[in-house]
Amino acid sequence: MTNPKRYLVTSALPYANGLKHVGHLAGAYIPADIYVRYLRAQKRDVVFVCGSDEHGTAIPIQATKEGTTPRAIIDKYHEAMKQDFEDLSMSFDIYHRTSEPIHHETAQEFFTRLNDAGELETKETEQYFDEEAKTFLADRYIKGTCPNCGSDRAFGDQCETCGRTLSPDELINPVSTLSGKTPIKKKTTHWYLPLGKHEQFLREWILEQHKDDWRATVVGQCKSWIEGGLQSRAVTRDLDWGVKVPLKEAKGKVLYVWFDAPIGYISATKQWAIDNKKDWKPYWQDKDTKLVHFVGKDNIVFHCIIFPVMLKLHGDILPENVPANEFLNLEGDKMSTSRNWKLDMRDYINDFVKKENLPTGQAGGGGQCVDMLRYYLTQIAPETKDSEFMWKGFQDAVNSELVSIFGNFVNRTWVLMHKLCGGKVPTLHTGILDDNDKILIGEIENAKAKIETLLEQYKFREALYEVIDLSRKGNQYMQKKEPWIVAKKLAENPEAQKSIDNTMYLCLQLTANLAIFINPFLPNTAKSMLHMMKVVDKLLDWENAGKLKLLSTGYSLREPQLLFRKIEDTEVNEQIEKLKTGLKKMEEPKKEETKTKSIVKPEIQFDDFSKIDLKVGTIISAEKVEKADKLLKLSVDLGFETRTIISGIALHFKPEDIIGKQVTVVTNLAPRKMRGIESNGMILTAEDKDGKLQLLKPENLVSPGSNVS
Ligand code: B3M
Ligand code: ZN
Repeated sequence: MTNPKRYLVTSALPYANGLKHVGHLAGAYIPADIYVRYLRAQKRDVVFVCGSDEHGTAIPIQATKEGTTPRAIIDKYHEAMKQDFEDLSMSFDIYHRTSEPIHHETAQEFFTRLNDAGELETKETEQYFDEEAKTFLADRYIKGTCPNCGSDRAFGDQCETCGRTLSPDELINPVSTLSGKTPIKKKTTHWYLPLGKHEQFLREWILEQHKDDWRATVVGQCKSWIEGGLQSRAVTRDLDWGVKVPLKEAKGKVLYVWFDAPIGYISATKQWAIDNKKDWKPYWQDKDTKLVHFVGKDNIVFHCIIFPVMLKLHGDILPENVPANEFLNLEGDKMSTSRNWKLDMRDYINDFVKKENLPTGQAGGGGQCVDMLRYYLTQIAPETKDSEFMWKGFQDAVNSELVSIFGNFVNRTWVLMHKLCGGKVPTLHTGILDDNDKILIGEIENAKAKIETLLEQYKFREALYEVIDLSRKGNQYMQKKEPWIVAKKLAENPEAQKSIDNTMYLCLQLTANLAIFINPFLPNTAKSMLHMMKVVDKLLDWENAGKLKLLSTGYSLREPQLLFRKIEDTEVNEQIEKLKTGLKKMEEPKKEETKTKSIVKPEIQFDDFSKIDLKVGTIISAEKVEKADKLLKLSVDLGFETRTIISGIALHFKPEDIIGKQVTVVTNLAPRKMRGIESNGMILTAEDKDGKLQLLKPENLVSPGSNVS
């Protein structure tokens, strides 16, 4: 669909059950934001919607974990996520929430229309019921063993270990997470969306119509779903948290979260329209609207199969594309909230963005850190396969690309323009353009088409590469022209100023172009550049790209400001350390467990024990060992002989206090030299919880040499 009348762009609605990490950001948010900012620069009619997904079992489960109510959970995380997105320059036209009444009404109307038209089926089935909690158990409330990998961390909908999608019936040894009891089966009625009926439509629409313009990974997933046989999907649940099923006979039932959540895009559009005095309908009903869903790969089936079937039945438009991303790993391992192996958006904001002295919106400042992250996440975007966030990679991307290539070009241009052209845009002397000038002009003019094509194809990392490459060409051009060397000959040849003027003129126009190109990706950087150029936002209009007269001759420009700072080794090392400590913290409780288990040493046989010879002895002398704080040299009378024993008890007993005391001695321990003295045996002590030692001795005096057994 080229040149549609309007665009509706969506980013997956994150569950309001916890903070989101940079993997989410890279998957469904930054690419959407780049696309939308590009469309806005093109003056397209575009609405960008997102919001919190506040239903589903994830919410009450988190509430139980935090000892609070589902309502408190969604309020807390909705605000937190909204703030995080704002702090990272996400430009949603609306960030809505599915707990709003307008959403409940919209979702109920949707259900009613499908049900009234006979497009849903009802089925009575047996489902797991917790007799103690007196409730049916939806997906996540049942735990058990995975039939696929044998892990005991499988839930009724998915195995956390191998990722396999499951149904509660497939779980081995199912247990209710509410009561810990084995659930019973009980009859219940639910409403189903019969996907099988729509197989032909899905085949034609995805596997034929969109086989070339959708990402191969997306088409591939859809194909295996379709080919695996499309089952009817229950769209209702026995749960008391969610959008109530609008039917009298469905008391105690809510819409399945995956039925209501995507309708959240529609209710968000409605709310946006109310707020902006617009009509929402064309955005969902007019065929000339291009609908694009940005999601992570785990959401593909819902956005490419289930929701489109719902939209078709409801009479709405279908998505033109679902550019889903694969997963982003972190430092060689899968990002995981439960294992605390992740980088939360909030942590990055606190550790980088908020630490800058200058406010966001000024060159440098917090905005540069926002853009650094946006840059790296786009540069490594998992568009075609899983990719990897490495802190050293982040540092490298910032220091050797943003600072050394892009930032360096802009800075050099500004410094030289002030030095060699009096702080003003010089004249372009067209008559004396040389080959280098002409090549650069060609590059600037061609960049627009190249970058545009890539953006239209959702190839954001390649598009960004082209932008950086253009600044790299700027550096190479400057290096070839060496205006600072030419300037040295000005005294003998005043005409040389013309060549300097041309060089600086082209570098300045290139900078203006770079601002336009970088704007969708790094909006804060583009703002800083506008400030240095002393021009208004209008310059960033996409139609200006490729032009060579963006800054007029004679116009005076501001002083240079550094666009980016370097990322130091210490910052990177701190983050890696933090990641490892976070992981340790999560693993510590486990260690505690093993500690309790290891109170008792591994089992031995009686034979092992009987090898040890234990006797009672009497300490007849005790003295400190020179230069050894902890050691006492003891003489112990064992009846049949007197032994010298070195014992590490000097911090607990004064020599004079233990003379005459009886102790238990291991008499057949191999002799050992300590501080030059041979020790012939070991005395036994008992250590209290607080670390205090006591000598282990018989209740009453016995004759030295008595056996202990
Ligand atoms: N909340 C799942 C997720 O966050 C879900 C997306 C809804 S999009 C309509 O991955
Ligand atoms: Zn498994």
